Amino acid sequence: MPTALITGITGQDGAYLSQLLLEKGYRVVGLLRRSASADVIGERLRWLGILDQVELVDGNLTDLSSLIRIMETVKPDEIYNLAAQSFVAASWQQPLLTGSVTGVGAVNVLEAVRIVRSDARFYQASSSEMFGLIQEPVQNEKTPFYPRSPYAVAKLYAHWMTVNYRESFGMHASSGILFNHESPLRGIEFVTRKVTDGVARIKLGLATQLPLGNLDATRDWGHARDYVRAMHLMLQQETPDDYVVATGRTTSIRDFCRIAFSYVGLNFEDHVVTRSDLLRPAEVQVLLGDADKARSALDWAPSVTLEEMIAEMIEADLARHRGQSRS
Ligand code: NDP
Ligand code: GDR
Repeated sequence: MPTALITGITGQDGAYLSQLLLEKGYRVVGLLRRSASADVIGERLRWLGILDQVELVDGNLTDLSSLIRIMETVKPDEIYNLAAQSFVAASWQQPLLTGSVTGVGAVNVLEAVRIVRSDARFYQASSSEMFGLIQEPVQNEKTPFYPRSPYAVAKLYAHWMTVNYRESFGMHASSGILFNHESPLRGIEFVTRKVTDGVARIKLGLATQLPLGNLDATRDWGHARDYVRAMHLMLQQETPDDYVVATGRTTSIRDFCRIAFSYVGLNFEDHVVTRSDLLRPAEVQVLLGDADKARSALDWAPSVTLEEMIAEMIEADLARHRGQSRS
């Protein structure tokens, strides 16, 4: 039975990846950072009904010694580095923390792997945010990067260090340049979940307005369940490499709102208000990915449409607000 170590197991992708790897017969071990709010830890894993099937070990991405100890005791065959300060907007408020977790933290994991488990396979959660101020209308693995936030700069450092460890030490280190992916387990601060949660609350009479920032930005949104399949496929390849994972369709926040509100028979213009304090100091205006390489080399393709995903997210938020939450 292969062993996978997942950093960021309590996040959206960590939960879905755990589910996928358990289905495939892996022993799944997750890095857990200590928190005083222990009662809410593992909520997403509980929602998927797999909390008792994964092993959780204490550690932190900023603490190299904890990572080395975990590599020694867990002896993972595959390491998925998903942990990060992942909220772009917060990265201007906490640039140093973002740098040390999202950037240097990834190198701590690479170092622990290099020192203790150099034959293990490593996955780095890179991001389409690295394209930032886009240099080409459609972005693929060859598109130059232009990061636009402390988060994206930190991710770019981690990305190039992954490439460097592969080239310097021959490690099986791959980087997935994933475009936005969402689900009912998406954090409430991200725009898609903020909208679907808002739609549910407005539909149930719990709110009347939904404040948002820039409605004109467009994103290439896929479903997290589809995207964790791509992560696993990357580590099954003989040769490590970097892959863009995207749907090839981009949609504005405004149109996302239109689709989401109309799903419950509402008009978004009656409820969405824009607030200048929700605008970012520098914006990534458009992202649109070309995942041809992942399609041909990994035989990967997305299976969920944007409309299907929005429906799933709204149904989950309606159920949560009606008190039918699974967690
Ligand atoms: P989440 O924000 O949902 O999860 C982040 C995870 O990182 C959580 O488990 C969090 O733990 C953990 N974490 C944060 N800081 C530390 C730390 N210092 N030590 C250990 N663990 C820590 O992110 P997603 O699941 O959405 O994304 C997974 C990864 O993929 C991230 O690296 C993200 O930047 C990247 N990414 C995401 C995309 C997306 O659209 N979702 C697209 C491209 C890349 P806790 O629960 O304790 O907070
Ligand atoms: P993003 O996701 O920054 O792309 O990063 P987010 O959902 O936060 O923003 C997407 C776009 O929506 C606009 N927006 C708002 N965003 C939020 N959060 N809240 C609002 O009220 C709001 N109004 C408009 C934003 O300005 C932006 O243009 C996500 C994260 O998961 C990263 O970790 C990951 O790397 C990238 O996706 C790919």
